[in-house]
Amino acid sequence: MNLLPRPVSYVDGGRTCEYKGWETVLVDGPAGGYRLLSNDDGVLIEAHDAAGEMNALQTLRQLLGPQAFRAAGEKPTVIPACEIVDHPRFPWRGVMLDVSRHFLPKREVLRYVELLSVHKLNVLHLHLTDDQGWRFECKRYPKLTEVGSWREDSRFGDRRSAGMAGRPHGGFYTQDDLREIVEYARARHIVVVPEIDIPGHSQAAIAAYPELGVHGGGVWTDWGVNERVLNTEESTVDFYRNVFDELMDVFPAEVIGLGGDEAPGHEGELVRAIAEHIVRSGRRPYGWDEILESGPLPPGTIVASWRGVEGGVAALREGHDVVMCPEQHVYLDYRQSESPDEPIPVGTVTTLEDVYAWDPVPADLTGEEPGRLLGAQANIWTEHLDSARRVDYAAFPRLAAFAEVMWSPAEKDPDFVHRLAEHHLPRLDALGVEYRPLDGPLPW
Ligand code: TNX
Repeated sequence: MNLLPRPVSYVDGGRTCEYKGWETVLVDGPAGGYRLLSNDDGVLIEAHDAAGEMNALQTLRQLLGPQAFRAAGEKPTVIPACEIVDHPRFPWRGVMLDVSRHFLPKREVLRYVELLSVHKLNVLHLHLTDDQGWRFECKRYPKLTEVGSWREDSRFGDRRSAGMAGRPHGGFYTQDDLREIVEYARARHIVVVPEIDIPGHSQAAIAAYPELGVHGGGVWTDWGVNERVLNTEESTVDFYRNVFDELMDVFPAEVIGLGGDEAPGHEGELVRAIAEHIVRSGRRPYGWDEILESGPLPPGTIVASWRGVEGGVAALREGHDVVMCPEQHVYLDYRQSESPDEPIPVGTVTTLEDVYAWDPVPADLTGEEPGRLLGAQANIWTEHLDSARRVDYAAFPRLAAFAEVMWSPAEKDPDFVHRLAEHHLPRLDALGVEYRPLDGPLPW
């Protein structure tokens, strides 16, 4: 069987048919699911909803073979006779892209949207601001991008690119760019969840508007936890209400990220005030697990559990919905082996097998808690990934393993790596993804 993510059931007809196109009908069933029947009459997709049809079409591409993933060239002419019954295990199958530490041009973000779709992932969390760069065009406060989107590039964890430090680095997305990304994703049933990080990781905003900060300073050129956080003046709260209003105008997502991570000594008022503002606007605030320490959060707040799963379990106990993204398992910026040749040797070793072995549901959940666990997301932080090539290298093939964990039943497939090598890597080759080879690092 050559599918990835693995379906609920696959019945191999043991022969191939001529490929003559497909038709879709809607039938009831679990959200995002479908049944695909391929025989001499053609391909019939029974989709449970529009997202289910999209998922079925991605499976159809897989059945047609790697050639179906090329932008042009001969069209596949045969398809296996089979019956597939399929639906996702989790509703939130996400990837966070940090486009702040290193800016990713719009065309690359669009390419990632397509890659998410290929892997049946359905949430793109865009980390739009941080200490090192502000990437969201804000019409009311133009200095956020005029000043906050440029810096001298920072030191890398990668010894081979150490000499690149000091060059100018920057960029931002216009609101039109972001609307285009949202629409491109929507057409693939992918939700773009934007994040503006407060009250820490805000040095780029403070560089543009020093009155926002506890201290001044320029766009940061180092990495890590920055103690120069936002102040809690009423004028700062007003400023961010206005920024989030523009953000919510551009992004129709129900869920709006406000960050909340790594803000030493911060009292939590700003997080609560903005969370309440997001709720008053009819949306749901989404923050990293430190927001649990910000005092009572409005109902509907969603917590991203990154410092392990404990924060997520605590949030579930408090009645919040949770997305798991523990750094020990799904930080795709972390290095992929112990090899001294690994080009991006940061974090703790997180192999392809480690990602695949992870189960997002902690064993000790009770009552309604499992139902509030929306799913998980893999986080791609880009301090040390300064180009799309490097993002590809860090993301793949681990993101394929993550996609399988998000979609398929909890039981692990002992044949996973072999199946990936034989059937999935040729698709990534056809798509031009510069993944890390299974047998070791590229000689970068
Ligand atoms: C922690 S995870 C951070 C990020 C860094 C990342 C590096 C989180 C919410 N905060 O600011 O980029 O570690 O892996």
